[in-house]
Amino acid sequence: LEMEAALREALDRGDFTLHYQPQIRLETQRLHRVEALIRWTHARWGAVSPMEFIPLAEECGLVGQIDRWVLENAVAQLARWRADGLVVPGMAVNLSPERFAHGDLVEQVRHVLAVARVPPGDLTLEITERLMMIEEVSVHDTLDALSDLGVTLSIDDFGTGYSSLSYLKRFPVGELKIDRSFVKELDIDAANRPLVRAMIQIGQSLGLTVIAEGVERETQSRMLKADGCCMGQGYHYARPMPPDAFADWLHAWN
Ligand code: G
Ligand code: G
Ligand code: NA
Ligand code: MN
Repeated sequence: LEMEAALREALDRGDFTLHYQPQIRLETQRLHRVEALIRWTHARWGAVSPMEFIPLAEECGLVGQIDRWVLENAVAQLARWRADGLVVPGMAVNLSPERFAHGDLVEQVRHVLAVARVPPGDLTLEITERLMMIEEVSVHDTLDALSDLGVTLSIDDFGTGYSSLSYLKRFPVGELKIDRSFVKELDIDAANRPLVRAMIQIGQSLGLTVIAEGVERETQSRMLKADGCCMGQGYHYARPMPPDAFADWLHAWN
């Protein structure tokens, strides 16, 4: 309850910040896009992890406002970097399933992109398998409308959710993000590799982009590349960074 009040206050006061983590093309080692990740530092509690406060925000109905703030700020940041001459090909933003209960999501995405003059093709929305299991017409219609708008839909934490894969043929998904639990011990525990390979093949055969998250070592990135995975994200390339640090990182990376 105390944290709920603190979340409301943080929204009012603008206490959230965004960090940005690069997603890298394994073939060329070039930047593909960046993922925006929310950060919150509370005056007394210090840094509070989104793994703690996002579920709470979902429960108390605040996640819609938070995700809206993230979308606006991440897209504005992309436009600002570009105005500064940085080549940042795209931005990925996480959307909570609860966000889809609001009918205005599509209009909001369209509006935010138009205001910042960012093409829809440069925005990726990361959604979870949990959302795909909601059998509601409004959710299906929203996913279709977002896809029609031209944004890419990415399945975050792929492989950890529900076992049904049928949503992959029903929904306009463009990307699969292999969950980091599979990548974590890819080069340590041999049982992981067949699973990762199978996920890459599912993506490839459906014409989807496949990205592996949680890449921490060169050996993992080599295995992923050898198995046909086209993109990676993780501490091996860079940690999530504030905007200025990201700009410095990009200058050094290129
Ligand atoms: O970056 P980090 O490990 O702290 O993120 C923890 C979790 O919080 C991840 O599952 C991530 O998807 C989620 N998360 C981070 N930023 C956002 C956000 O802006 N909106 C939502 N809904 N989830 C986020
Ligand atoms: O659920 P989602 O995929 O959005 O979670 C992203 C989270 O993973 C973020 O909290 C981010 O800080 C974290 N993360 C990013 N790269 C790595 C990594 O290489 N190793 C670990 N352990 N966590 C990572
Ligand atoms: Na994500
Ligand atoms: Mn993930």
